[in-house]
Amino acid sequence: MNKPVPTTAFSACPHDCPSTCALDVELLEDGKIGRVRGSSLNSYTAGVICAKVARYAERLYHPDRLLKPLRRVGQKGEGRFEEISWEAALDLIAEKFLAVEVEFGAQSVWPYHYAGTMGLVQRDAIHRFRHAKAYSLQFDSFCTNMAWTGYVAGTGKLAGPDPREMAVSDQIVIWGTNPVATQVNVMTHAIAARKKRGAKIIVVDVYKTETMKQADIGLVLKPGTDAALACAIMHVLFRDGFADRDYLEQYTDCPADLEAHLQSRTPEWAAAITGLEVAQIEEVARLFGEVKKTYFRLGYGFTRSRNGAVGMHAAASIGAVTGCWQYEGGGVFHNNGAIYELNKTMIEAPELKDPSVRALDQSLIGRILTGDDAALLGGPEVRAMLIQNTNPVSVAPEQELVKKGFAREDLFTVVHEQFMTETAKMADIVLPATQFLEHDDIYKGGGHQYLMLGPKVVDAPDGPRENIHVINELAKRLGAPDHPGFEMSARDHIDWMLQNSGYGSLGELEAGRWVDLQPDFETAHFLNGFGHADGKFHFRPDWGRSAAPNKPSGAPMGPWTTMPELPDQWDSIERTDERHPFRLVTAPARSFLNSTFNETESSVKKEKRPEVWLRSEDAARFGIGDGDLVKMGNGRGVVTLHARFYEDLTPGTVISEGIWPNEAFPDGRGINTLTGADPVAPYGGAAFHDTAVWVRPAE
Ligand SMILES: Nc1nc2c(c(=O)[nH]1)N[C@H]1C(S)=C(S)[C@@H](COP(=O)(O)OP(=O)(O)OC[C@H]3O[C@@H](n4cnc5c(=O)[nH]c(N)nc54)[C@H](O)[C@@H]3O)O[C@H]1N2
Ligand SMILES: Nc1nc2c(c(=O)[nH]1)N[C@H]1C(S)=C(S)[C@@H](COP(=O)(O)OP(=O)(O)OC[C@H]3O[C@@H](n4cnc5c(=O)[nH]c(N)nc54)[C@H](O)[C@@H]3O)O[C@H]1N2
Ligand code: SF4
Ligand SMILES: [Mo]
Repeated sequence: MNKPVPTTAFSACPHDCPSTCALDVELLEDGKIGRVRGSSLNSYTAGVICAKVARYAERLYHPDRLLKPLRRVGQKGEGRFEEISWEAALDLIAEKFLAVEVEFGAQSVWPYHYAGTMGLVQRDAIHRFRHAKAYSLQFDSFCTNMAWTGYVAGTGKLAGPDPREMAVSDQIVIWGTNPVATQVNVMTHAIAARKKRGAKIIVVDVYKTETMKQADIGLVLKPGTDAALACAIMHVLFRDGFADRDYLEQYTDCPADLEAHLQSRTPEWAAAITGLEVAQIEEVARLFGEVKKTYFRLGYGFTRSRNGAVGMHAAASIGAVTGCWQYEGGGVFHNNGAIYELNKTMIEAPELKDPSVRALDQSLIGRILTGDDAALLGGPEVRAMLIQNTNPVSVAPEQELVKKGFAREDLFTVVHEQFMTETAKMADIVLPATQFLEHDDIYKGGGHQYLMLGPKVVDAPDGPRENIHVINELAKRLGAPDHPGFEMSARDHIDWMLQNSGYGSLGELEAGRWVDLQPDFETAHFLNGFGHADGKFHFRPDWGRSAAPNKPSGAPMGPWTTMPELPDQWDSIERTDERHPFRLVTAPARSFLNSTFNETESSVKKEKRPEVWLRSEDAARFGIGDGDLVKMGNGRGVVTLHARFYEDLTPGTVISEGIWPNEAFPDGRGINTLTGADPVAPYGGAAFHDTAVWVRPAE
């Protein structure tokens, strides 16, 4: 008998990752999925995806998947629930939300979401819901603020040279990102350029990551000192005649001021700040000057500091000094957010938005739920929440406050989830959610230029429902004003958005799988001018005003008036002192994606256990041995975890990879116990990699 040939369906990866891979999903005879592969037809995915998504069947058919709506019967957080029907769950939620609205006002309800799915329909429909009911808004601050603000401060636009041009680069600089773990396709293209053209790969990070292990040159610096490195590099470029003066004259705002300012920012000055050798700084500066086709791939990691926006702007400025932007395979890229220009009004219903409604800061959730008046922006306490696509009781900073807040008996919490996360455990009602292969959606790539369809590939088991089902059903029960968006399916929404954005129709996208929205060469390289009104790259940014791509009105303003005028080391990071001699970086784990996949056995096996990595000399000073159980703490709290000796970092730096559940730590306190939620300059964001701590033996 012939073996049946498995068929293949296509989709797109929904996870919060700049790669947004095009997927080929093997369909087995029994209707289940088999292997998931990267599409080789897609020129960015180029046939490669990460291991965790390749084995997605493990997550889709996980025995712990949520399948039924649940109602809490035990104490808050105790984890005792009983099954109820969808009807009963939705009715109960509506009843509670209406009661809160009547007693405390609509803004006491806070729909809370993030990017567990990046699908534009399933992720962003919650905005239509909040606007329709005038519930509190959310200010997104977990992830992109400092990075986007810093980049746009220079370029005026969140876009850049085609990421596929890395293939024709002579040198690729991977700065403050660990693509082997966090966006694997950057490595595909960088390694291809090395094989084909001998391109050099240069990596800048605070420890020797898996990415740095593959680099020709690796620079390990102290956390939060990237601007010092960038300034010294630019100093050498001007000093040694590598600055492209014609380019500077035509394309930048104040090259003479910058050159004068950098006179004192010598490699010796930067070496003292960064912990690098003078010779290392001189070497890369010369390479950046000599190799015109240099492609800078700037990540998020180095911006998760209190001076992160300044660091990003300084690193991006290097490209404007060398003029590498002019060449194919050259330029500075961070994210392509601005190229899509999608009409999302049917999904989000911005016309229903009341501009007087407050935008609560997502990172300040701990302070908000514990009644901090400043964090509540002077408004009413939060009494009810609907949470989709995020797991704050693991990922949000100031965890002690987050846990305390969710334990409040007078807070009614609804969590729509795929798994019993630590947040779901704190809920009053848990609703089971579909996974991406079980619903339709559309995705845009941050790290590339494709708009991609992710159609439903398999039926969900009986029970889980998609995000828009919950949104639409609740809107009905809550008496939300009529809006056609509440009547539409995900496919209707995708079709409407495509047609109203000038990108064809759903039918066309189904045939083509994706649309390549790469702007032409001149536009992408800013050869027709940068995104600012004067068409120039700005060395002197207008911090906090034009340089604020996702700033909602009413968002908190940080101390932007004290930010440096020109690229410079800004001394605003959390300082070490006698009691807190170390600086902690909470870097990503390769087999987790934020807190996702920490429910899959294979990922947990790979990551083993929560650890803190530190140099043996540093450990010895405190009587810590390799593998010892240690305590790590600061004013925000104390965690217990195992120490591991790791020599490839600067003295005084410690690394803890991955967002493990709080419960994975011996004392039940996870890594975000230690991180701060204070909004950073110029107008907010969480400094996850900028934390002063002490470390000592557990006993
Ligand atoms: N496997 C995996 N993939 C992921 C994620 C994950 O958790 N795991 N998270 C996803 C999400 S939400 C995002 S936003 C992206 C983020 O992906 P990235 O842009 O890669 O950013 P981070 O993951 O925050 O950190 C990347 C690197 O920055 C380094 N770093 C930290 N501080 C500094 C510094 O001061 N200077 C320099 N030069 N480097 C520094 C860290 O050591 C780390 O190696 O990745 C996505 N992909
Ligand atoms: N210490 C430390 N903390 C960090 C970071 C760090 O580097 N260090 N990084 C920060 C960053 S950059 C980010 S972006 C945040 C991310 O943090 P989160 O936004 O919480 O992201 P995930 O942990 O991936 O959780 C997403 C959740 O959404 C659920 N989900 C996925 N798809 C769907 C769906 O279709 N419907 C519903 N209802 N649920 C779905 C998943 O099951 C998962 O539990 O974490 C931040 N926290
Ligand atoms: S690399 Fe990122 S986008 Fe690609 S499959 Fe993995 S998680 Fe998804
Ligand atoms: Mo993120």
